[in-house]
Amino acid sequence: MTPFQSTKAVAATDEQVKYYRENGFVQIDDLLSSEELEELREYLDEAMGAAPANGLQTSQAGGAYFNVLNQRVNTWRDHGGMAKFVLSERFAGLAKQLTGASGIRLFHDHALFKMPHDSKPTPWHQDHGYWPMEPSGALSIWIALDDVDENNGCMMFVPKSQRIRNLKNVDFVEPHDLFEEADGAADRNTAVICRMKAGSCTFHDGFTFHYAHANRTDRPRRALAIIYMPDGTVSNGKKHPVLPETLAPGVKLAGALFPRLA
Ligand SMILES: O=C(O)CCC(=O)C(=O)O
Repeated sequence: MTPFQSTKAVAATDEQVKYYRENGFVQIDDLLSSEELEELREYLDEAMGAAPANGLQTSQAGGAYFNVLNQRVNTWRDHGGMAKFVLSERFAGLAKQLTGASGIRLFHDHALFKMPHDSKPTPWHQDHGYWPMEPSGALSIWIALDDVDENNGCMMFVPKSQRIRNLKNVDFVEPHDLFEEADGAADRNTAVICRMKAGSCTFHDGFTFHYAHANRTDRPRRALAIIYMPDGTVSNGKKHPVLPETLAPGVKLAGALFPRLA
């Protein structure tokens, strides 16, 4: 493995920071150099091609969820090459800069493949309700490993929807209408489509409404998402598959599985 070199997006611009804080998401082009992109694609394909050991395959071929996402959680715990990227201080540093947090920890990574043939969109949802943590502030980086647009599953975000709280978690297979539930607080017509070249990324807040189109091509759409949380984030007492045991409310999410990265 070679160390990161000839990287492009090392720091967000002031405009990107401002945009993220106002709108709850931001697109950052050219995160990866072409060498890094090639390397990450190789590791991710290797990780997805092997059975998980410490990671978790959370959808199975043939199942309805798999048509939305072929998802592998915590690839970093099974593949050293994935660990190199998932634990990257550079990526976490961008999350720190965007949020203004004093430190950033890893919550988990997930490989998100949208498989061809009978692909379904990822329905409009917020992430935070699935996470066993408080307070808010956690966010995801979503790195495109393929060029993405509406034909193969690019992401869309609703600006300023990160302010909306207390909505139900969306079932990815039988989704309810989040906009209807939000009762006028968010407008789907304001959604921003993030078409990107492979190696570019978006960051989104855990409360930002987002959606990804179905994959109508004949190749998988490959993405790596990494969920970061501000240092000091604690358990809210909920269960979660990446927790070895359910933690009492108030216990800090820290230690070997949730390292401080920036
Ligand atoms: O990759 C997708 O289709 C959806 C990703 C997503 O919802 C997320 O990263 O929070």
